[in-house]
Amino acid sequence: MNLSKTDPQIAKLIKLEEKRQTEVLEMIPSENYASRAVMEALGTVLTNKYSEGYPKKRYYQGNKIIDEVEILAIERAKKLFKVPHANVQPYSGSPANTAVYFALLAPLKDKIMGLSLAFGGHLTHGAPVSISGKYFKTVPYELGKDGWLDYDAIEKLAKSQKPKIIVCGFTAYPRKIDFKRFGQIADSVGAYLLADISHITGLIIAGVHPDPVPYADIIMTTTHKTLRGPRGAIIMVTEKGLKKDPELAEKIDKAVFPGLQGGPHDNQTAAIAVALRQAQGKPFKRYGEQIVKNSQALASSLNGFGFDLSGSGSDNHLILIDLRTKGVNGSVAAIALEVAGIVVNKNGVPFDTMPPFYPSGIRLGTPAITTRGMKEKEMKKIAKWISLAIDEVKNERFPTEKEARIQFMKGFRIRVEHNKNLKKIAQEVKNLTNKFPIP
Ligand code: DSN
Repeated sequence: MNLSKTDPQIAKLIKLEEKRQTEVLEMIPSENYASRAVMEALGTVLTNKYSEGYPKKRYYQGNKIIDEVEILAIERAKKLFKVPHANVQPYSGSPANTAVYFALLAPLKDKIMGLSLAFGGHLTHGAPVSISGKYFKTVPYELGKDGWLDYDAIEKLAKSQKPKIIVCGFTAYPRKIDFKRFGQIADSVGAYLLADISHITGLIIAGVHPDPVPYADIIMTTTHKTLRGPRGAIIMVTEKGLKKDPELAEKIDKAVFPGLQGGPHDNQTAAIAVALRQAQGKPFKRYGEQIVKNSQALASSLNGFGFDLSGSGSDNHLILIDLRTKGVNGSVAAIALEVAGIVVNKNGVPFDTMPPFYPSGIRLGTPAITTRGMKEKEMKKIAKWISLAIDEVKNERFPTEKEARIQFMKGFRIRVEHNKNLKKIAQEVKNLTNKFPIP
């Protein structure tokens, strides 16, 4: 029986979410629209199978076909990224990074050096609240005053702290990463370099962002961001990594299974294989190029409206707006924009003095709207709407006390949902998104 008959409540919610995704501008930089082919592979009988182990070395029978699926995914990843080893089983990015640490670090002894969460690193790059920060020693680095990576400071810190893993690759950094310099720093202190390219993987494949493969030892990417696949992740080992540690691939595989996970999600593996195939060739290259063009066009228009952009702009898929100069809190702005049909996320900015739940900025990006075919012309319109929407809430006085903030946000949400000007923008957004159907 189909879903709408078996479970009308869930079926209805899915339909509503589909409508929401269609009508708004999805501008959270880690989000995208997976293709129909990817979703088709996800919703198949492959979800029924258990296949602990790796191709041709399984603990369960009946895996001949699953082996072929996983081998295809592995081979496509190796070919696309030009690496000698790929593990396609991690359930998502956080388990994948955790598996790398589990493979290589002694708990409570060895150090992970990653960009601080407050400066655009990920939770799993050593944040104290995450398993990466609780089970391992951590050495956080920060950005320079200009919002850019400060390689001299990173080198100095690495030399004094001697981490075993250095992580580069970020969730809220709008500029290119000098993987070569990171590789030199890691080599100089005998550390592994883990490049977490989750956000920018599509840009690397498209050739519009530097390639970490010659410089990193291990590369981790999620598969659902600029790669446009299903939720999931891939851990790759480079030639360089194998030279540094000939057992690196084996250690990573063992850490994923049986170290951290049980059976891989075979439907997810098949969908990853589909996404990797779709990322080969010219159309995907053009997609990556357009993401960056859109991001830069948007950044330049936002600059024109007086927004203060962290790192002074963007050369990837994302923009981090520091709203302190506008006197608007990030959580307030994010809600106002949502009412206006523009979906972004509140985000800390470098040297933020506000807590993560009420940060001073918003993060937005172009991967999903570029998938819909929008170009520079549309970015100008979007920048204008963002500016108008934030102007609507610029006189909201944000309380300093925690309790008062909770109360304020409740009232604010109700007020803002009735704001006529925001609703007018949402209608204009709907008119625009109508012209750019989700492929
Ligand atoms: N949650 C992702 C992001 O939004 O950047 C990272 O895992």
